[in-house]
Amino acid sequence: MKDCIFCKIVAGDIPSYTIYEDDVVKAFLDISQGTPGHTLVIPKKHVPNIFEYDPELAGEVFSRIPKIARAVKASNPDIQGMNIVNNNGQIAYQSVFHSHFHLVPRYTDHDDFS
Ligand code: DGP
Repeated sequence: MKDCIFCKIVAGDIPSYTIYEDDVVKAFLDISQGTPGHTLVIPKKHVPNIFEYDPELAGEVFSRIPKIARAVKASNPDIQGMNIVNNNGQIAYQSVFHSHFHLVPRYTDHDDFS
């Protein structure tokens, strides 16, 4: 979609640090690292928020998240856990209106995400 930052990342028009990519999703480091390794998982198809998913796309996207979460966790032995967060709507703190899931690694010594 024109003027969508994440569609531009999918198209390669804006650079990103890719963690994982296939035909359905792209995972890349969040520009604002809540904790080291903070990753966003997005559907390549433009979907504004969770309310707009059809069941097939939801299944395709959600089923990939555990594998990506494992890859992020495996990237650093200090990762103790992970928050997975999905904001929907401005009132819920969504700022980019292309659906995305935050994978926020948690560390005993980086417990400063807010
Ligand atoms: P949210 O507030 O849930 O909509 O989160 C949007 C996230 O997107 C926010 O943590 C920062 C991230 N972000 C915004 N623009 C860019 C960008 O151009 N590149 C990357 N990698 N992340 C971005």
